[in-house]
Amino acid sequence: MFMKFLVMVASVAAALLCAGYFLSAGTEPSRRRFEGTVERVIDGDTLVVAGETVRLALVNAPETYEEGYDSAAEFASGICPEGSVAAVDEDDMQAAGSHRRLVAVVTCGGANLNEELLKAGHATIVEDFCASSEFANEEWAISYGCGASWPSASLSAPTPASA
Ligand SMILES: [Ca+2]
Repeated sequence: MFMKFLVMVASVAAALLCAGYFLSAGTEPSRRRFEGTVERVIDGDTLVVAGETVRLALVNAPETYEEGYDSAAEFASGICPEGSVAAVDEDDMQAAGSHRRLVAVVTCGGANLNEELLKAGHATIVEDFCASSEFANEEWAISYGCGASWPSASLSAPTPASA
């Protein structure tokens, strides 16, 4: 539990540093919503859309070295095949990203990839992020573990001031 807390504190610090870096570099900090071509599916919860590495919000699929990686990546490729068009909705409450990846919900052909991964059992919800996600109050997030008790957009998540 304490380790979890430390990790959380470290991530928040990293996120703030990241946000500061982008703001001071004068880079456009927000790409709230865009559509683009799926260039590569890295694993079940990470893909490259229009040159942006996108980490799916609230869900966690097995990493490349973990069991279940193949099937999760394959499943994600089925929903969002390389070359297809994906709609990316950045998580406004995690606009600082995660390890240089944009955190978002990705929709392909009308299917919410985040939700479909959970539904198919290829990913689990990351409850620690329920308190800091724009999507925590969406039905799929609630039904897979975020619960109905999170107040929307009211918590002190580290978002750039320009939001
Ligand atoms: Ca958004």
